Amino acid sequence: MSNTENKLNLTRRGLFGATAAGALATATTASWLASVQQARAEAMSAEAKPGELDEYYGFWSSGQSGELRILGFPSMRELMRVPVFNRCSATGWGQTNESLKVLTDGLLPETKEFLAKQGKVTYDNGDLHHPHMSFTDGTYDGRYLFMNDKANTRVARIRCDVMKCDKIIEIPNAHDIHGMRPQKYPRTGYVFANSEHEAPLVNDGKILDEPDKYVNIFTAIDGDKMEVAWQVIVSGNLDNVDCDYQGKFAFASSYNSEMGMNLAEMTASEMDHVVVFNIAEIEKGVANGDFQELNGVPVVDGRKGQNKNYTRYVPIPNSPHGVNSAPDKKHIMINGKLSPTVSVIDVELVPALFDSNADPRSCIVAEPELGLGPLHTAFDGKGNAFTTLFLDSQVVKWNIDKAIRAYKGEAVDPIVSKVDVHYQPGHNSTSMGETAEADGKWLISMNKFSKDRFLNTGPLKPENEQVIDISSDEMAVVHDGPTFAEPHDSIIVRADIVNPANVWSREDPTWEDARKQAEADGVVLEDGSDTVIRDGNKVRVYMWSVAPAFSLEKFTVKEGDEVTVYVTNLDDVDDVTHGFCMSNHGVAMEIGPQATASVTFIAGRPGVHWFYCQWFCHALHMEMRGRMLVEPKGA
Ligand code: CUK
Ligand code: CUA
Repeated sequence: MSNTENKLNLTRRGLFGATAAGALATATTASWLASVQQARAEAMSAEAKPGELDEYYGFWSSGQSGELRILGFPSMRELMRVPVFNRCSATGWGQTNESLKVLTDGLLPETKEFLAKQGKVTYDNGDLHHPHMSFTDGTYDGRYLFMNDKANTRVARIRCDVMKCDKIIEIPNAHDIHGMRPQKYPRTGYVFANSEHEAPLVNDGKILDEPDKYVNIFTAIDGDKMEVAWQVIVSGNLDNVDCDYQGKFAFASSYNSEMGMNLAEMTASEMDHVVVFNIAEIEKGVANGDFQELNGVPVVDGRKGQNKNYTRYVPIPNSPHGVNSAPDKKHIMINGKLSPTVSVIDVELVPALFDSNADPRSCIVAEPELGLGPLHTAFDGKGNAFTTLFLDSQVVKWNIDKAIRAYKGEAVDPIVSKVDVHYQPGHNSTSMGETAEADGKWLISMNKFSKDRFLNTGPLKPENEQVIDISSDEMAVVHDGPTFAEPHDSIIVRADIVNPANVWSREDPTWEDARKQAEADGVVLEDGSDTVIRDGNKVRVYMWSVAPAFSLEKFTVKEGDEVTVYVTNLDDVDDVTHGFCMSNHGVAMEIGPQATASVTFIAGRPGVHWFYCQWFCHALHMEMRGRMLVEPKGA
């Protein structure tokens, strides 16, 4: 950064404070500042007045917290946390039988065995980076949200009708799923998932410190069935991924084309690459049997030098990170990270890469130099792109067409404006910006550091997510949004697309197992019957709840019994959620209106134990309680 620019940035921050004036050096700076200040004065308000609803849903990842968060946008009011890879005390996620089914069904047999040795049935952490909604015809369709777990190599799905996770699968043969994106056209369809870390293809300990034998894996998941459809072995590692609006190609960045094992090796070459996956060719290869089957999945070989049409490797400078498809349905941005550039791929030039002898860079139509540390790019649907500059702590707005003309040699500057953000931005997202319906109103800059922006919370500080009005050329930061660890990515979805139910349907498959067990026990869950069934040392307790009471005021079991409590919430009123907490047993769960939930525990403590409702539901909520009487062994 030049000295002038540096000074400008410093001045700009100062001027955003109350006492501005006098500091201006040049007329250019003055007029530029005037326009920034004007943009700021005219900026749209992100505030929502009490009782007002937001125009958008924000779906936020939470990184190592392992949950999905739902925000109202642009007000940034946090509306809900949906547990996915984490254990949740409020909802019982990770403890109820219904959630444990989701958390365990999709694990590989070897993982179940490994966890069992540690006395666990599932993982209780996750690293959720990328939440994305399912698409139909290039825009969000409100069916599902998909998300990755980098920590334990999983992909999860949330049903948007109830905003609960219904499927989690572990991806075989892969290591540490990072980049993840749903197919945009014709629909989702596939969910593409990148394995970030290299390892031996069969990772059973026979190959250890021989990195030249490591590979990496690209996975296509069937998003309807939540099953792996096929995988591709690639050269280099994989970071982020996006796909075109034609349903033909996916693009995955690689920061470690070197296959280096340490920092010096990983950053050695000036050029890394983006891998282009030819979906139709891979499907053809699978249909023709050109694969090896590993853990029940067809795996095709798309490594360099295979002379197959499954992949192409497009050289990109230098350790690229984010991959972003523009709403013009034509351009894919590869963000340079260590290179100050974003490489622009024209999808119409991609088929030609699969002709032999094609120059692999012939699909690049622009490579504007934007600033230091470009990580991710978002769009306004009006031909402009917005790229986060991690090192410069800025978002840069640039014009795609001008960047293409400049690449051809025309003397045009693609950069429209820059705005300071606080500090070190990673992802950014624009309203509907990852769809063909990008509306150009808002951008969120998801900054990794907040430093001095908030009251000090000690050594661990919140991140800072800033709302930026992008409706005019000068961007204006209008809101600071502190947040806990550690949202990487978000999507901003028009509210009319998302229509969750207010109460559960009694037909919901979530408690299918509970219903089957009840039928076997002669109990009808929804008719208000309550029963205690003894089955050896297993006891099944069926009860229902209507505010402010559980149907059972008490039940009796024997010390050492394995007790399963099924609660059906017969309230069908909006927002009347009950809870069931068995005190001093580490047991608690949520039961939404018209839902059934169940939890299993050992009655290991003789005596009187109170269960109570843990969601404030009624004026007599405190009275919503009952007793479990545990008879001592041998009594
Ligand atoms: S990654 Cu975190 S800033 Cu996991 Cu999408 Cu780029
Ligand atoms: Cu039911 Cu509180």
